[in-house]
Amino acid sequence: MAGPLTGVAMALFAGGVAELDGGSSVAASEESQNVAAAVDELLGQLVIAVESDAPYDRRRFRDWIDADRDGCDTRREVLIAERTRGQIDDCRVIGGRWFSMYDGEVVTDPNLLQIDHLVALGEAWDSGADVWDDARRGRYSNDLGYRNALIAVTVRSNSQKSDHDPTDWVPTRRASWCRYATAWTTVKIRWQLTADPEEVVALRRLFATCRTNPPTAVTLAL
Ligand SMILES: [Ca+2]
Ligand SMILES: [Ca+2]
Repeated sequence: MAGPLTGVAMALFAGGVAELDGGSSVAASEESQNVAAAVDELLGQLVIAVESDAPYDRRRFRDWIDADRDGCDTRREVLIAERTRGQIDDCRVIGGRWFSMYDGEVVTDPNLLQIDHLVALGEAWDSGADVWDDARRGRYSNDLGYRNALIAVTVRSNSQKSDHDPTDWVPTRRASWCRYATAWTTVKIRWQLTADPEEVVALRRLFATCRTNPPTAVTLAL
């Protein structure tokens, strides 16, 4: 996947600048340098390390909890927060609509949505969570402190993604690549998880599609 992905990402990036001419191409070039600097700043906060080979145990992460005890568990909190339409009734969204960023599907039946750990639990495990205590793993699997840590996506796209990192899987919707890379990197920094060298190469390909600066300030999780 590495080869074709590079080609597409570079073509997209180059195409955006090549369409412009004269002064606007200079401005576009300056803007792309700004984006590149922001990407470097964000990626520079990652700790690079090979993945752990400790056997992954899903049971060491908690299922959905109701951390703030308002009656809505984490799944429902995410569905409520991400709805683009709909009223809330007792933690349920009535007449809701959601946008699944991985495949671009618009969904009105929440049963067709799963709440995805953007950095999957298995990937987190391989990146440092294997040595956490269970309390921290529980906070990770229910992280509502960063809006892209948990996202509502179609069951199908979530199954395709599975526990993969960007080396092995990227969203089919290319317009989501910049957001995906930004969210992925932010979650890793936020939780002080490592990234393996191939993963960073894959992230750079996704970041190459960014048209605006990714936010570089990351709030660490407790
Ligand atoms: Ca709650
Ligand atoms: Ca990885």
